[in-house]
Amino acid sequence: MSKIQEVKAMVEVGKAKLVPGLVQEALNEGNAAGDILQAMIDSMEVVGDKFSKGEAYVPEMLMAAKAMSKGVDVLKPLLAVESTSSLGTCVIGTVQGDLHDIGKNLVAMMLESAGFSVVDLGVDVAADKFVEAIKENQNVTLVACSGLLTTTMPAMKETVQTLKGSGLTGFKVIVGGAPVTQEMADSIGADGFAPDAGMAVVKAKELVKA
Ligand code: B1M
Repeated sequence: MSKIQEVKAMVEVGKAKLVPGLVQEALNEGNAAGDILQAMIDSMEVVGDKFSKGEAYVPEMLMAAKAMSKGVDVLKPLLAVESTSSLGTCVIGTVQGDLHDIGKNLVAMMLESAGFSVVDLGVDVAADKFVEAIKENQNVTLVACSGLLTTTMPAMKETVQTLKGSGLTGFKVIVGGAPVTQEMADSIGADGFAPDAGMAVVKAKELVKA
């Protein structure tokens, strides 16, 4: 089994203590950080499928998530190449009712490396908290909302509508997460959508420079 396959296998079974070392070994073998990240994302897909089939439960998902986070910590310095340009402040969070944060954390990390100052509100963030954060922080040019559950898509809609109705200006709203599509983003009035962390950076730059 290659090191990258070992990383994938150990994330799947939630071995948080083993994963960082294996990620480092995979890097030492010459694997690209992006490929290792993709292998871990694939693992989460496998765990999610098992959950859907009743072959895995919430604790297994949690352990896999913890293992992936530990692996991402090792990759962070390689994925995030510091930028000198300033694109303003990005307020980011996972919408109310939703506790998933791995994708949100990846997006936050990539936006920071692209030149945004990132204010991360965490998970289960109510619409009003996003508004407060815009008031409390200087030069907010972007608000980024993540959501992984179909059941929290109404909270995503409420967040975007609250932001748009707040009377505050000078920022764009980008949304993303597995159940989010371009059509959905358009229908709730978001300024942009991205399917993954890499595209979130491309879209975010486009939005704030427009
Ligand atoms: Co949950 N969960 N979970 N879970 N979980 C999913 C999402 C699920 C698809 C699993 C499944 O059934 N196959 C399913 C949702 C079904 C649905 O709504 N359609 C599900 C469910 C049902 C649940 C619970 C309801 C289970 C229960 O309690 N019965 C519960 C809900 C809790 C809550 O939030 N209120 C729950 C709980 C959990 C844990 C807490 C145990 C854990 C999360 C831990 C954590 O995040 N710290 C967990 C996990 C780990 C998963 C899976 C297995 C993996 C998610 C993940 O981290 N993926 C997931 C299955 C899956 O995704 N296939 C599942 C890796 C991550 C890199 O991808 O977050 O999609 P992702 O981010 C991507 C893109 O979506 C995008 O970029 C990233 C990639 O570059 N992206 C953005 C994300 N945010 C973006 C924002 C942007 C742009 C792009 O702009 C702002």
